[in-house]
Amino acid sequence: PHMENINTHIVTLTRFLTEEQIKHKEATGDFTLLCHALQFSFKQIAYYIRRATLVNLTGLAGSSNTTGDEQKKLDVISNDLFIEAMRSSGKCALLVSEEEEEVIFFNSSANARYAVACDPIDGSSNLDAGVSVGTIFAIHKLAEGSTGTKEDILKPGTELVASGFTMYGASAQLVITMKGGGVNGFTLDNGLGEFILTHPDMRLPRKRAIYSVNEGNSLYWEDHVKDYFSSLKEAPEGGKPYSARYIGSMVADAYRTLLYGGIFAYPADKKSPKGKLRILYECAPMAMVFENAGGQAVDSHMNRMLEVVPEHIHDKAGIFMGSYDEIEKVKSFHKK
Ligand code: AHM
Ligand code: MG
Repeated sequence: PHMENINTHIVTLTRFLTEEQIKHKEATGDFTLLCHALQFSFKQIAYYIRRATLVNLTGLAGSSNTTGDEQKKLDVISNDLFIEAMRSSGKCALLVSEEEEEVIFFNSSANARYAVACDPIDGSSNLDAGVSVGTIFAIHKLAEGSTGTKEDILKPGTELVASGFTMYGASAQLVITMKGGGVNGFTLDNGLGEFILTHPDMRLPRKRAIYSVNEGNSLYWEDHVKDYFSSLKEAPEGGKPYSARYIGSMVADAYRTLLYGGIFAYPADKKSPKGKLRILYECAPMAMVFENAGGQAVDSHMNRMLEVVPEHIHDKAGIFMGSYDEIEKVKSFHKK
């Protein structure tokens, strides 16, 4: 490129976090340091996913996680990388991971004031096919005076201080939102090794005729869920039915929905009355991102997803999230 066309006003994630910190006069810098540790784990995971086939990391690791799913080698590696990043940050008191049955307490971090929940690799059934997967994270602050207990993480999404995800696709995309703030998207520049602000203040379109759901489960759906999705396949006067898009990696389906609008759902059904996706590290952080981008997220009872309080760390919920108007439509079918 011509030298005069090179952008010299790049906003890196580092710069963005520093500027955010300055805006909050009471900030100690701990949150910023925690985010630096997070982004480093995303860079590492992105790096290993990209090299997976070359260095023989695809396939099963020969162990299974809490729910008996077979774990992939990359699931195990990413989990280890994430845990190590949180431990070494010194700012994380406890961690809940999809791959760990129990809460991990980092006792060595005396000044740690945060509790983190994560799904190190979401959508891992897609890994070996080279389809996009992602890491989801949710950050809570410890209660005043607490040195870190399970109660510090068993909180509704309304209490989250920040959440987001990184999608490992054609490039790694990091989306982050903070309490009371907007949603910002960063793209990893592999040459610079930095996340660059490429999608400032992301806003979900009010509506878009795209739906994303595993329709193979429709046999088990409640009638109002069936009726809602059937209605999308009818052509309105002079219009077209909705398009179906389902990747099977929530992070990738959610990222597309965030950009284009529409709906992503994983409803509770007669076979899985509590749904499939986990509240702490799948539903709540995504719901925060969607709400802060102008969309909505509800559970299968049409309760605001962010107000759902988990009893156990791996509790699940049905979820419908997407464009504001589309979720209103889902609610209207529930009432019928
Ligand atoms: P995982 O965390 O074990 O990868 O499972 C979560 C994934 C989501 O990314 C995705 O939305 C869903 O499971 C797909 O499930 P299904 O194959 O039942 O459609
Ligand atoms: Mg998952």
